[in-house]
Amino acid sequence: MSTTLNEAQLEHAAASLDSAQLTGQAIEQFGDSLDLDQAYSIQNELLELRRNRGERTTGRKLGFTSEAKMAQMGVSELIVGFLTDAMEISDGGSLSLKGLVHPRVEPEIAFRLSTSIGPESTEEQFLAAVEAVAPALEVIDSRYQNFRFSLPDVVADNTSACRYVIGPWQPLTPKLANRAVVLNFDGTPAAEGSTSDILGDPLLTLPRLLAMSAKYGFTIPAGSVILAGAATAAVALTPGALVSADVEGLGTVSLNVEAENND
Ligand code: OOG
Ligand code: MG
Repeated sequence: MSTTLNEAQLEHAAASLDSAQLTGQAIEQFGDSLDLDQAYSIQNELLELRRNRGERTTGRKLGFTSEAKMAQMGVSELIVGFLTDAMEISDGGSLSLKGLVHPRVEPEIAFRLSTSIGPESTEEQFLAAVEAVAPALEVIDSRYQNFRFSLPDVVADNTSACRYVIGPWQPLTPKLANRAVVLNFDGTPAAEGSTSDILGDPLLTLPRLLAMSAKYGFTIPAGSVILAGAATAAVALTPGALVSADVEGLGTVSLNVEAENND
């Protein structure tokens, strides 16, 4: 059983994760001292710290919605984190590796909401609120040493959220399953999967997110982006790489990793 952390300890945990995120200095895992509810409280506290610095919430992200990801990280429960405007990179934009710990990239599907969704919404309302879909890239960067964590650890660390890139938005097509997903580094496939690897169909992530919103009491405002989780395992970023993800029928999204310089 975990020992319960008091309010001051939860705030201290959030402050260490926040500073690890700002400095790129990894911290030690919390391990058994955290339970899942406390981990989500720490995540909320992290969001507060970022809001106090002027960041704006732009959406939510799901994690561990594919076997490939669960197997890679040894974690098997769906998790949710937040996205802010400071994490967003425009399609074809560039990413500096400075200040990051050990970033990896993964190919995802993004949804955009036309109306607000919350604990009292129905699944039908949620589906009807999805106005657009896009291929996406997520850059994850665990603030823990060696990119290792327990389920509460990774939840507290805002599910390793670091940056995200959204490709061309298009109206939601009813058939999103069974589309090939390829993650390329300099035009060469580095990971391959299918949209069906995301819970069988990326749209099936929505009822799961709705359940999380009810459990943890958050709403997802109109205009929000939702990342449905990676279709493949994540791949370590390398300086100078041109990274892209192709999703069959949805198009391509890309990101330029800046070359290292010594200044
Ligand atoms: C946690 C984040 C998982 C996904 O798409 O499954 C995630 C991690 O792997 O560090 O974002
Ligand atoms: Mg992800």
